[in-house]
Amino acid sequence: MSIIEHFSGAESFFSICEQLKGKRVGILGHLHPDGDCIGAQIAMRDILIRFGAIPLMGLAENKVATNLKWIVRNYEFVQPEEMTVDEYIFVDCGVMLRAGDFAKKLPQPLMSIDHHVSGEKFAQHNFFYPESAATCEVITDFLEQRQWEVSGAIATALYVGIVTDTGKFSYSSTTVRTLFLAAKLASQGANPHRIFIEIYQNEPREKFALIQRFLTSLGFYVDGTICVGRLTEKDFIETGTTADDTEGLVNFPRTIKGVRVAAIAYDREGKTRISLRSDDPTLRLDLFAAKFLGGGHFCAVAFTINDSYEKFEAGFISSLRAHLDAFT
Ligand SMILES: [Mn+2]
Repeated sequence: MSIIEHFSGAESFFSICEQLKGKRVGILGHLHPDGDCIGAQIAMRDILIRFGAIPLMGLAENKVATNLKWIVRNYEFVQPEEMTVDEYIFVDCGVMLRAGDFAKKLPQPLMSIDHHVSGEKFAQHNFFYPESAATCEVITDFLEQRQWEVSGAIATALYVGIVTDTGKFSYSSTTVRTLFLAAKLASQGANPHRIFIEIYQNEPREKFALIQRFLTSLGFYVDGTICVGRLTEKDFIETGTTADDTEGLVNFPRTIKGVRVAAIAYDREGKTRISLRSDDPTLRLDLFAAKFLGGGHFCAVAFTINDSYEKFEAGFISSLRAHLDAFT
């Protein structure tokens, strides 16, 4: 008997994979892919190869965060819009358009594997588990149910997805199942320490100039329960960084005593991107983000507004305050 409760659907997942023998299959994730997205794509590729399919991994803009480059080094990624495939599989992509504008022109994907609470069931077969800490957790669990061993490289890719999406096993989404499956991956060659070094101790120096500016910008609202940090186009230019270097910054205000919601607002491509974090799933930040056509998880969301933050700020703080009042 297993000490964990498995995700349902493993059998149907594998039977769909079986039918893909000889077919070209595009594996797509979301724009600005994180560790969970990349890890899930690499693991899915491996599964499809075992079933005799011909997988192609898509990577929009060919851009991977610096601290994830070591994982993708040995793989080929192609522009999603340039793939010629028979079927598409989406991973870690709550809504189809998160993959990029080109997704508007795609047929209905065969399959989606995802865990974003704000996600939609847009594929023919949706393996959708909002209770899961990571898409890689779902895939690892399916492999575990089939008692499939994976190579060290695949175990590493899956572990990266789990460790990053759980904030090093610290977010409220972390369960006994998460830890059990991570241990299984470690037993198959994922090295927790080495992965930690690669992911978390590999920050470019320029990022620290950005962090300095971010910390200086912190503003506190509603008796210090809301904390917002702000970065502008100028900050990115002067520090030689890009919006990708904002990864993880929101966790600084999150650690401040009394802060219930931490946010970062930054300029990206002429728009303002806002990410919010909390430690309390009952605050349902996913429902707040949905008002601005964003999404994510109970405690971690993001959305984009077509306006400057300066114009949006007052309305943002008051609507966030109203949301917190309603969910407290
Ligand atoms: Mn994820």
